[in-house]
Amino acid sequence: MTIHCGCIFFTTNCAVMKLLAALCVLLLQTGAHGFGLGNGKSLNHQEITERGILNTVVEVCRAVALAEDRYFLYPPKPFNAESVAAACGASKSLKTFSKAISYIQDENVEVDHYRFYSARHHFDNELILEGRKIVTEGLSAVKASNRENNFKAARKNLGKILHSLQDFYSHSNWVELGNKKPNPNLIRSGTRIGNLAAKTRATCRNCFTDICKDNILEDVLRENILTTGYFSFVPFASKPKGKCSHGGFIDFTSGVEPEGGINKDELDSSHGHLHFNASNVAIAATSQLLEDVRGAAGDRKFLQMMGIAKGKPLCFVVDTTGSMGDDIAAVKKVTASIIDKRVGTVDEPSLYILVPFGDPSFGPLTKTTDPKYFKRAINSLKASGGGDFPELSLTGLQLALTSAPPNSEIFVFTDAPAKDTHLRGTVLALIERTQSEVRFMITNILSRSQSDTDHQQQNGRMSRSGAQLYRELAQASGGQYIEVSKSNLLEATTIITESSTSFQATIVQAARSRGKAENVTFTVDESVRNLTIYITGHRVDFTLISPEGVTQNSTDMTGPLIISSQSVGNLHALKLKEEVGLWEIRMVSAQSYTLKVVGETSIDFLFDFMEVSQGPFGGFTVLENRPKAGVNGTLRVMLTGSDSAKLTEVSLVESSGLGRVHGIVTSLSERSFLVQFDKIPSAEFAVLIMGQNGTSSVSFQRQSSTSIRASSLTVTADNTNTVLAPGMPLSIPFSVATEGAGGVFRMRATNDRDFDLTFPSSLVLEDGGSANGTVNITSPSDTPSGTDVTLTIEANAPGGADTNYAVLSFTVLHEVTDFTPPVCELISLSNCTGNCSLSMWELSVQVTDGTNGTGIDRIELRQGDGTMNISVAAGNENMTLVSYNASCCSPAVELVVIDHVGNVGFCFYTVQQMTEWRTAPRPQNLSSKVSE
Ligand SMILES: *[C@@H]1O[C@H](CO)[C@@H](O)[C@H](O)[C@H]1NC(C)=O
Ligand SMILES: *[C@@H]1O[C@H](CO)[C@@H](O)[C@H](O)[C@H]1NC(C)=O
Ligand SMILES: *[C@@H]1O[C@H](CO)[C@@H](O)[C@H](O)[C@H]1NC(C)=O
Ligand SMILES: *[C@@H]1O[C@H](CO)[C@@H](O)[C@H](O)[C@H]1NC(C)=O
Ligand SMILES: *[C@@H]1O[C@H](CO)[C@@H](O)[C@H](O)[C@H]1NC(C)=O
Ligand SMILES: *[C@@H]1O[C@H](CO)[C@@H](O)[C@H](O)[C@H]1NC(C)=O
Ligand SMILES: [Ca+2]
Ligand SMILES: [Ca+2]
Repeated sequence: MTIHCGCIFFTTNCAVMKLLAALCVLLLQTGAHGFGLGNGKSLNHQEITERGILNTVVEVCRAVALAEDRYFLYPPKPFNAESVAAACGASKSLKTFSKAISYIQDENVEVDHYRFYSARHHFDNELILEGRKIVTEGLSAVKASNRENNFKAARKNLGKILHSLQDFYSHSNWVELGNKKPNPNLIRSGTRIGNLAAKTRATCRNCFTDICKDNILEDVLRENILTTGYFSFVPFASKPKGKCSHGGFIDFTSGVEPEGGINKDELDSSHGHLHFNASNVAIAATSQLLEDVRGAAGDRKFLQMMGIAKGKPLCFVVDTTGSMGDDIAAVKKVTASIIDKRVGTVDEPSLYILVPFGDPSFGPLTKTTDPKYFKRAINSLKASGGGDFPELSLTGLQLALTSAPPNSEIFVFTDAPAKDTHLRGTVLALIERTQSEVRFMITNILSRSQSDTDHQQQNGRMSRSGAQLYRELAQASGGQYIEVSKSNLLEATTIITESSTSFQATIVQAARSRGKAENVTFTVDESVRNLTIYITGHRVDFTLISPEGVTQNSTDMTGPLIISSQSVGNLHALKLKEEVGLWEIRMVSAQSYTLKVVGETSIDFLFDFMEVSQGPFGGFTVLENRPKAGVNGTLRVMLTGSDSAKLTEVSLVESSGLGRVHGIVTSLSERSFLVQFDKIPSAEFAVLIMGQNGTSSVSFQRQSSTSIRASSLTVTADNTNTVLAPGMPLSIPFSVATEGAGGVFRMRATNDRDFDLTFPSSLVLEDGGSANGTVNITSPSDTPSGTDVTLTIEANAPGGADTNYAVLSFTVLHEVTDFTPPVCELISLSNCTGNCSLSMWELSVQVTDGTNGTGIDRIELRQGDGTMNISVAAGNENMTLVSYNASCCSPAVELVVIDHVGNVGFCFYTVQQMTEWRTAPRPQNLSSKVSE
């Protein structure tokens, strides 16, 4: 159905409706149907999700600390992302943790925007089994994604299913039935959820007040019958006879007898008196589902999915064509050196990704958390082939950008220009989406080997346009284009990786394609450590002026302001004195250069452009592609790393340095702010924020390292279906609209897995018009479950100057038929007698996954510090034998048994303590002690 003006109510209600819509806009993401749209006190989906996540993460970190015999502060106070990250010993991953939480929250809230009318997504209309199907299918997808280290896909599905799960507790009568705990069978297929009300069973009586206390029929409560409200946004909607409604004036069924409702979305909902009961159970249910995901993934992977890890992921994209022989040797050295330096430290990479590329081949991708395995993968790279001079570097980079978590650091090692330049737009789109930083390490500058077959390249050097493309991509990502000789590769990479930690924030950056004189100022606040300036370019001169007015210029690198400096190739790194206040750097260069000032600090920010929601209530949702150029726009900014930080100023700074637009900041919550701009620049820009931490005398300044482009095109694609069945085509409808001139728009769809795609090569649009198309994607039928694929649909305006895109990701999922966890059967259990520290106990258990099960994948120890041995039963490979022995002082053990699709079972055993005959302690007698 379509809604024209919002005035679908009787005229008297229209004002209320408008008021509500305005309120929704103010409150950003409405959650109008389901927990949300609070009056400031009710809990909404975001808060429920965050609390559930924090609870579970704390439990996991505590277990990890316990296992490693580390002290753990419990519970962390105040209970928020900062304190939890700190308690987990992962303060450095605060930004990725915050980002993971916010992404899961956004995906959760999206369900209200895109699935507003789908009753089963909200456990309405007694679609309890259908609702559960959404939860359990999504849960299987989450587990499959984690298994393949595809954490972003896991988060996406997690957000979606948490919405439905949480809605159950608001929209059903679970709480009214007196339940204080979540229903564990909502996350388990094939189990009994409860006594579901028959379609003909009446469940409610009339209630004519805003808050309904006793409208659920007594016999329903007495017989423990489970029901939910009916909901419809369509005027004159009906519902089956005698059934409860959702309630509230947005629900048209609540005016149908029996009138009233039972939802607990907010404090002033029909059953608002039970709002906190419902939201507390919803928090517990969120944790319960996360516990299940944790069991399937294992603690380390679970924390990684939540963005809690040690250092940043390390991602290498390596050219393996013939000419790269020596370079690959250097890359091997670089990798080994970085890994050896970081393993065991707080900066140990959380994930290693390797993408080799050649021509015409590329891949396979290696993604692992095991440094030894990664080293082996790198060491097995061999340089060969490649044919002509250019290679498939963008194909390799595309795969890296889609496989690496957002905000990763990616290094591209090559000595040749890109052959696949048609991927330029796609790669730019992915850089903007992932905000990953790409550094090009280009090694052909001095000489090229004899294997080149292409002699058109002048002196075997990369042509100007080849270098220009890499430079453009590096700059868009906030990374660098670095030219070095093979012998300096290690040194250059080390300079960058040494000073780059996940705690690093960008204070200011600039890139100038033509040399000119320019003065750049930036503010350094008290929280910044290891202040560093990176400059790339040849023959760049500058003068630095410190807040105290001390000057130093580049002819003398040993002056008062520069603690140390390193130069290799076109890269210069300067470590500055940590002086708080306004700095200035006066740049003088005859050629292009980039400037980037970074520091280690916890205070940083996340941002997203927002668009007006397509849901019935307006409000905003996160924009997944380029914002509209030249018109007003909205940005959401979230501050991380300090409770007392406030955002004071936000501007969009054109990358050319020529223009700047200031926004109007309004506060949404303590940490998050909405910024309105009159006009989004048409040229590439970055986001620059200023803020104030506590009572500090200086402001803090941060700049986005990624550059953003706006567009007069919009590309929207249906992203409701995120699961791809192997071998089955999936159709994705999309539409392209333009604010500008019409014509023939070139279309391109690409994916990072080489899956089959069909799509229209062009669409014809009128001036200011729109057109629709469909992309079909098919994965090979042998694609492993959990594989993710990223699809980019790109539209180019006539002339090629303006481009926009939609980026969609899918998880390949085989149909899951095994819903039961493995089971344990006790074979033997010994006793404990006597002094516990002198005796041991033993346990022997057999574990099976049933005849139709997928089999045992892992068995882990959750409690108990004894020794576990696992073996396959002789003559029966479907049976696993576990033997466990421990000191009698550690009398309990919990085994976690996981099958191949992530069903998790727990087996708990305690040893029997026979009566204990301890030697009585000797009486402490002062005189006897003295006499001794
Ligand atoms: C960063 O600064 C700290 C002291 O604040 C120092 O210990 C550390 O070595 C520095 N890191 C680097 C990479 O220089
Ligand atoms: C930079 O500042 C100096 C000193 O104020 C001034 O002389 C110079 O013209 C400025 N340069 C630019 C490009 O604005
Ligand atoms: C740098 O300092 C030297 C010596 O003080 C001076 O001769 C030179 O002009 C300065 N250069 C710039 C660009 O300020
Ligand atoms: C943005 O512009 C549109 C069209 O001019 C207008 O309807 C809308 O209210 C504006 N939004 C804001 C937040 O100013
Ligand atoms: C921010 O300010 C608060 C209060 O003044 C202070 O306790 C905190 O250390 C500051 N944070 C940082 C990262 O400097
Ligand atoms: C594109 O599809 C949408 C929804 O399916 C429809 O409303 C719209 O009219 C279509 N637009 C064109 C230009 O066909
Ligand atoms: Ca080639
Ligand atoms: Ca099973």
